[in-house]
Amino acid sequence: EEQRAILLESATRFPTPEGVKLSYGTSGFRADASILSSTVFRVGILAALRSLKTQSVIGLMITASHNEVSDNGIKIADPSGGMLTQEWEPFADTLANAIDAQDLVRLIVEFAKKENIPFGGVHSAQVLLGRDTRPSGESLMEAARQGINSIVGAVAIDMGVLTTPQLHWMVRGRNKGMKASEPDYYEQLSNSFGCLMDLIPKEMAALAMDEKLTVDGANGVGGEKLEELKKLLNGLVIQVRNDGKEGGVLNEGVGADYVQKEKVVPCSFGPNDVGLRCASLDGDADRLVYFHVLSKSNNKIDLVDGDKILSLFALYIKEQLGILTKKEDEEVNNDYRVRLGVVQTAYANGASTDYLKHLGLEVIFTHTGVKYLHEKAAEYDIGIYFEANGHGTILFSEHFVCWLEAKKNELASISTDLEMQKAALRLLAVSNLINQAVGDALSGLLLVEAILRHMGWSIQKWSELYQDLPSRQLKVKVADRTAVITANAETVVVKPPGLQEAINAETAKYPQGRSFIRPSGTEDVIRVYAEASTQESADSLAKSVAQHVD
Ligand code: 16G
Ligand code: ZN
Repeated sequence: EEQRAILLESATRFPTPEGVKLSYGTSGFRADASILSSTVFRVGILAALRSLKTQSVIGLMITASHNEVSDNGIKIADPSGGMLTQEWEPFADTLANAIDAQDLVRLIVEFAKKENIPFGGVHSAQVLLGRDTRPSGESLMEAARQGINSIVGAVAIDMGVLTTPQLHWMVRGRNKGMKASEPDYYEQLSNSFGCLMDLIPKEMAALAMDEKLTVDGANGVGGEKLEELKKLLNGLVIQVRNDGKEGGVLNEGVGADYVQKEKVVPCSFGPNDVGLRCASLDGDADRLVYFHVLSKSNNKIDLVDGDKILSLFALYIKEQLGILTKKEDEEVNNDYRVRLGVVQTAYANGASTDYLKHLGLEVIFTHTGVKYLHEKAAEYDIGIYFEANGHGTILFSEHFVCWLEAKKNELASISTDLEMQKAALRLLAVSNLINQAVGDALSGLLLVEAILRHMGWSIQKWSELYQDLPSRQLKVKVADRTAVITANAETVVVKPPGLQEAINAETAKYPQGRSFIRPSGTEDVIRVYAEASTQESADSLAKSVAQHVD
């Protein structure tokens, strides 16, 4: 009863704006920041309930990633550090759209009963809060805090401005009983990066490599955090541009989303940067792409996207696994077959998929959206996933990490094979470096840098791993995007009838043609993707497929 009264009192302070209907999409709730406080307040309540239910630390991140600065959003990190369980998403929708305070309280009580959530302060709940650099973040943080505090026994812990992956990392770490403060994050990343650098083969270490990396911080949180991190790094010189301190606007003409979609240089990069190795982060630093400027005469770039980062990682991991599990070493027991899986979406460039399959890797496709890729990758000993847009990571199963530890010790005591020992140490260092909770531009960047050094490669050389097939993306506004239903990881349309046949007929006209359509998870549109041997064909294929959608 006391709980009910507190909820009712605080909920009346956060009325919902008229005529707004929000849904917890692939990346939580997102909208213009001015209409979000009631939603954020309610998600605060939900996070506290989630913490009570799981008896674990839960995370709340206030960000709208690569969206414009006037937008904001909120998403929940589950105890594992991953996304909120899909089972709770419908309830998030229900809560966000409750019409008034009474309705809200009724729904909460109902849900708590159904989910057996222990109310009444017997148990405690903990919610970690983080936000990106958006100006609206501070007041939304307060709304979230009030939501959390309206659940008896729940505590909000404000971690301030963070990247999305830092917050997820902290939630995962705390629930594992590890040290998981922001300094701990920098320490773990820089230490494991240092390990990888120390393990670089002598002949490569001797090569004169360009130590300098120039990073576009999207005028967001990533730039300032990278400034912190770089103080702890040896052997890598990082220059951050678009750090948000020189008056640039978040995500405006800058950032990974812009660079990947427009394939041009971001602001404050230009003709003088020809040949530099450059990277771009998105607004909350969970996406990473690389690029280099092609010529002094225009602003075109050679984009090294998520698919190529994935390919670089896959190549390196496969190489290290190969060394570690080679058959000749009789003394070492190799009874364990390591399962390595690579996860992509339909947006992955066809050339990357060919390349990965050519390496002999198992490539799996899932729906677009991090939670789907992550879930799939977690089925492997080592699961590498990336979206073409630059979001991805490498997951190591707990079982495999234990095996690696044991292997390392076994090798140190009996084997004279130094190479095998090094391979084990490298894989362990990668598992510590790369964020196990969610895709993380900062940890991804350090791994890319270490691998390039290991291979002795320039960004040009890396980019030449394979040649991207020309592609085109279009979107078609439709009355009802739910009318399109797809199957096979969004590669085949099953509804409306006849549409897939029409797409097949168009695609067949082009050499190396491939095309698919899918309803967007974040906008009211149908997205069209086409790929073919020339840019003209890709454009024309996308256009004719789009006409069938209309
Ligand atoms: C969200 C997803 C991203 C996906 C994109 C597709 C997360 C954290 N983010 O931003 O992975 O690529 O949606 O958008 O899951 P779309 O459905 O509008 O094409
Ligand atoms: Zn993002």
